[in-house]
Amino acid sequence: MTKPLEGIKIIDFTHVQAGPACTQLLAWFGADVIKVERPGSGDVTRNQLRDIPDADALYFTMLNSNKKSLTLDTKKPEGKEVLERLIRESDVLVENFGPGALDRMGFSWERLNELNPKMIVASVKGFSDGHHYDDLKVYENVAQCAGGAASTTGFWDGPPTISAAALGDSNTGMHLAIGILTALLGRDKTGKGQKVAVSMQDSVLNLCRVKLRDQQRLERVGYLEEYPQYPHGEFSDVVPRGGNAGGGGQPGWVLKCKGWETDPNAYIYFTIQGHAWEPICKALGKPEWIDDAAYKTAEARQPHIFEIFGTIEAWLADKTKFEAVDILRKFDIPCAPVLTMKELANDPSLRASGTIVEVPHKKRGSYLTVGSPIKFSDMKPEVTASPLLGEHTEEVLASLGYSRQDIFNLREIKAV
Ligand code: CAO
Repeated sequence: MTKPLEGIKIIDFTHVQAGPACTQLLAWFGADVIKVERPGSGDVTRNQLRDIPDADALYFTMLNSNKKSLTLDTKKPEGKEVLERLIRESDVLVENFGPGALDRMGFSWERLNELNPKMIVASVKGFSDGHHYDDLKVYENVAQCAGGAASTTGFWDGPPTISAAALGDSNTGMHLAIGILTALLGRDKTGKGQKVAVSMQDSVLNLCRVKLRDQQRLERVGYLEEYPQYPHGEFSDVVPRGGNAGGGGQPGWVLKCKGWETDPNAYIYFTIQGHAWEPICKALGKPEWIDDAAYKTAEARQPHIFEIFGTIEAWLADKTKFEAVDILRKFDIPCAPVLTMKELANDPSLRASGTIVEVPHKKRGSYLTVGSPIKFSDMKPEVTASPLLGEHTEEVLASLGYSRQDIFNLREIKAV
């Protein structure tokens, strides 16, 4: 099956998570992704949190599938020469080094554009160019704090909280992938490459836009009616942390199910969607609430929403999270069990859809990873193993026109 990005050559000068998540996505869709790594060590995640001695860590394998690995010391003249050849025939270069690292290496945007005016140069940085923090190095949790996620996540009586979801890293990588694809389409029209830059702060903020909505509402009216602080608590002049409240117009909460005393994940998320009030009352065996003025509208319910959640929890007390959802789904109530990683890893639906895949690996045996969350009618992205360090060095050098003797002579820069 021909994949849409076949024929697109990408220099993957990325490391850790934000950049690799972007290039992995493009590799799944057919791009020829060549990961350029420092000889001897490679991407730092190869060694981070190893679970098998001498085998690449899952942190690396789960973010670098479907790629080739070329080891090259790009600070040495011979390495730069190889990289220049690669640049001349590539469509995209993706990087997420610390601020200024690529310039210091001698590959500024101007130089790259001179070497290959058709190439797209895509970068992830912690903050956007010109920002007063644009010299900072940034990791996931730093970005969550800088982008507004931390100040608005957690409970009102606790500290700012980091989400387990990679809002700073993989999310930024997904934004960058959209930017690259857009620039590729633009190049079809203009014949020119361009620079595509995404900051982690901006990408987090983009996902927190409803909180910026709330800041403006708060400034106008002084309260936020869907937050647990309303109507009994107090609001300051900044958006508070709302615990597990729903972020839209639908109140919801994480509710205890049978077994919560011993199982920390025996919970469901329950949403009281306005038009589902009648079915909810029927499901709970509370038909008298349907027309009761104290319950009938969302506005009437809000002052005693936790009493309503308490009633729902009493109803849930003899039902597992799965039994509860099986009942509630018949009433068209938006809800889900709180699923653990173990449950997700073994979920037959996720295996069948290719969202969780098992990938054979030369050194590890096999590992589980998350496959493409994007599904296509004409293509099923196949996930192949991440490369060993330098696995494709000779192949890539040969494809660049280096002879066997040249490749032998270059062993210094590709030594693994
Ligand atoms: N050959 C020779 N040198 C190489 C090389 C190669 N193949 N690949 C990388 N290097 C060098 C770079 O030139 C740079 O050297 P200098 O600092 O001397 O110029 C160095 O290795 C990499 O520097 P770095 O700043 O990128 O690495 P770090 O470990 O100090 O910082 C990180 C890591 C992630 C904080 C930083 O890269 C960063 O802020 N990136 C941008 C934001 C980002 O993507 N963060 C998400 C990371 S995922 O949580």
